[in-house]
Amino acid sequence: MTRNPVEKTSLTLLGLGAMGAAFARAWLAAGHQLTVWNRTPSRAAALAAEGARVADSAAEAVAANTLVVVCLLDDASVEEALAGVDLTGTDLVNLTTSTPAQARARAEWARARGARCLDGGIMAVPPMVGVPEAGGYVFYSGSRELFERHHDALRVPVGTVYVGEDAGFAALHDVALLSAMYGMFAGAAHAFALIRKEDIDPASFAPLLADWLVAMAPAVHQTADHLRGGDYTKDVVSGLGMQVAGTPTFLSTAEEQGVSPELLTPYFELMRRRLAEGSGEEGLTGVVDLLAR
Ligand code: FVH
Repeated sequence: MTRNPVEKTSLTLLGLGAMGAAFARAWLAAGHQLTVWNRTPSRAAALAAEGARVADSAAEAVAANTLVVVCLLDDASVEEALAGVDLTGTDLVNLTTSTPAQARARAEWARARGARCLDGGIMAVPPMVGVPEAGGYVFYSGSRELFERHHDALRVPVGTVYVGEDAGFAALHDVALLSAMYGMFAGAAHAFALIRKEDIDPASFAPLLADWLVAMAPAVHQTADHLRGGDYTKDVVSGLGMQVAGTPTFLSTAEEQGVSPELLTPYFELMRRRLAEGSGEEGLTGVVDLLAR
């Protein structure tokens, strides 16, 4: 018995930086016919050897396929690369990191040029691409119909998470998660600075730090529960009053260790302000409202 092989979508990729090249390799490895373009042509040479078709211009690359994925540096580079290119009938998937407003405007811009548009926010670094067990994925938002139509191709490099019809939502989820990541990195930098001048091996300290951060991470579920229900005292075990009372210990320790408190003090100030509003029985959820005012 013979089987008909499932036909793989043929697609175009604009941008062969670290991330674009990783995506390109994943599609080629999965048997997709891929046309690529990069502003600096030399970056396409290795991919040509791996089976990619190399277009001489962005316009030629866009004309080659209905599905066009864009993975460039920033929104301005998308504007520049696609200036004057005919997008009529194109299914444009923009994986370039943008702000939510830029993503919405870019989707409108594409629609005005006769294209359908899906925005993506990449939650992976290049070594995670093509490695399903690494857990990388892309947030997608915009046309659900477009997302579903091209899902078989889009899910090849990394996983996919669709977050809504609003074209700005992928960028918003992307930046929200990355912002939390930078907060975590800031805390880790402060912790390493505290032990820096002591006879403590950073390599022994690192697993303690990582395990503690992992143990504390589920606290975000309580924050979400508070924000949904409105009762910021529900199931709180470490009240704000107790936590604010402890902040001088953190600041004094920083001083003793010769470490600048500049990463901690803005957060402590928000905790103090919330407490001053009479919220000593709450946990830390009230800080969200102070920020979002
Ligand atoms: N790499 C990462 O770890 C992160 C992970 C999370 C998502 N980001 C975003 O992905 C977009 C692409 O990132 P990248 O890693 O591929 O970035 P680069 O290696 O710097 O390559 C940039 C490509 O953009 C091209 N480019 C820049 N300016 C222009 C322009 N004005 N016109 C046309 N193309 C332009 C550049 O071309 P060239 O310099 O080789 O000629 C590269 O192809 C990005 O949004 C990250 O935030 C990656």
